[in-house]
Amino acid sequence: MPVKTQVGIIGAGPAGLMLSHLLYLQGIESVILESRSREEIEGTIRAGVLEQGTVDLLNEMGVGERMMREGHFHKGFEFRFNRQGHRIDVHELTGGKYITVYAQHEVIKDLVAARLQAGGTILFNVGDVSLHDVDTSTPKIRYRPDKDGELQEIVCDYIGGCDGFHGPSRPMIPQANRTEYQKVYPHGWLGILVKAPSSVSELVYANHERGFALLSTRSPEVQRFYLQVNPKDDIKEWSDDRIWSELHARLETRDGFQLLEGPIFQKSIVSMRSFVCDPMQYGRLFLAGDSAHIVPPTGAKGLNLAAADVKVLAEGLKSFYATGDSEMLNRYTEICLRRVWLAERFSYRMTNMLHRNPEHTPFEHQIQLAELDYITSSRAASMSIAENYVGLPMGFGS
Ligand code: RFL
Ligand code: PHB
Repeated sequence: MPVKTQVGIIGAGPAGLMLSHLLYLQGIESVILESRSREEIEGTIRAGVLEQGTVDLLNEMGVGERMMREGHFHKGFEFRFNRQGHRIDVHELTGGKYITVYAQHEVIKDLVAARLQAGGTILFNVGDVSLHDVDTSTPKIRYRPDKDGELQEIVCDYIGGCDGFHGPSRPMIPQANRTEYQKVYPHGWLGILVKAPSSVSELVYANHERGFALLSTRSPEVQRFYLQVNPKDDIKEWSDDRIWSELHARLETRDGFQLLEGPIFQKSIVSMRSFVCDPMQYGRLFLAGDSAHIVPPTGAKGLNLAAADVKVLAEGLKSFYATGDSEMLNRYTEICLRRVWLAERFSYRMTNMLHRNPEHTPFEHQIQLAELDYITSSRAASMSIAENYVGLPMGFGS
């Protein structure tokens, strides 16, 4: 007998877990299929910054208790260029909003615990996940439990494709029915975790002629730093000494900024791209999060966009199950993509403003600095940066 559920969800990232829990709170049943183990998803180091709307949503869902206790709530951040810091007072400029620094894998741990405590089903370590009949009223997901077991089938009313950029969901939208927009940047980010006290009280985004650098945090004892590198670099080319010397050079200020060092216990390089798939829906398959769109991490928007997508999707499904009305589900792409494009614009702008572009002429470099000068000295321009950084309202575009 095939198993049945209302919503089959592929992927236990922030999008899949949040969708499943939002549906549960509305009395809608779901099953999550995840190809990795619980330990792996709870140990993957990724995002750090949550928008006010994401924090509010996690609290409304009842999974924000540890985040409110252990997260860091910043009122501003700094742009550093020409060896000087310029603070953006986000709290004042947005009428009292905060930037929350709380690691993605901690959000994942909180969501997994909440799903399991509520009796939810998350099938970890599944293999060969495939989607079938997505353009009918009974879409199906096939998979192998524990990677190599017998093929199983789940019959669903709807499928949430929350399986990230490389997952099997997006290719189910026939090529003729989708347009993909993409930009690949000539930049990579080398991210490190360091056991050291914080050198700053807020995030620092630095534009330097040697390349971009970012100071973020994880806890009073652990810091998260990033350096712009060539995306093709091998991590072995980046010794700890080389990393420290670049960080010191790129973050130096005229008034003698001191960067506190400590043991580096994790390092990796990621490449950067912008990507949008239009539409985000085909038949009864709905893409959410990175499966539908990617932003470069400079704007700190990826996880936040995933949260905004699943909020719209859960509301659409709620209204469908309550009244049979699929009007909101039919508008899913239109509602989500407006917000997605605004976040794409912001992330693209932040990326271009802060990174050293090997293709830039000296003229373009001066324009970059003028842009930074403008956004840190004009109140109107600072307000626009602050509004976007802290996140446009969740309902924006609906
Ligand atoms: P995820 O997190 O990639 O989760 C997808 C899940 O699907 C599973 N999967 C499959 N499961 C079953 N069968 C298959 N065939 C499957 N294929 C894949 C995967 O194992 C995985 O568990 O996507 P989701 O849920 O859409 O979440 C998106 C976010 O993870 C991502 O946008 C953010 O990490 C981006 N990001 C940031 N976002 C922010 O909002 N704020 C930040 O400060 C921020 N910083 C960052 C970031 C991403 C970074 N990297 C590493 C790209 C900083 C960095 C360095
Ligand atoms: C992080 O803390 O990982 C982080 C912070 C700001 C970003 C991206 C990532 O823009």
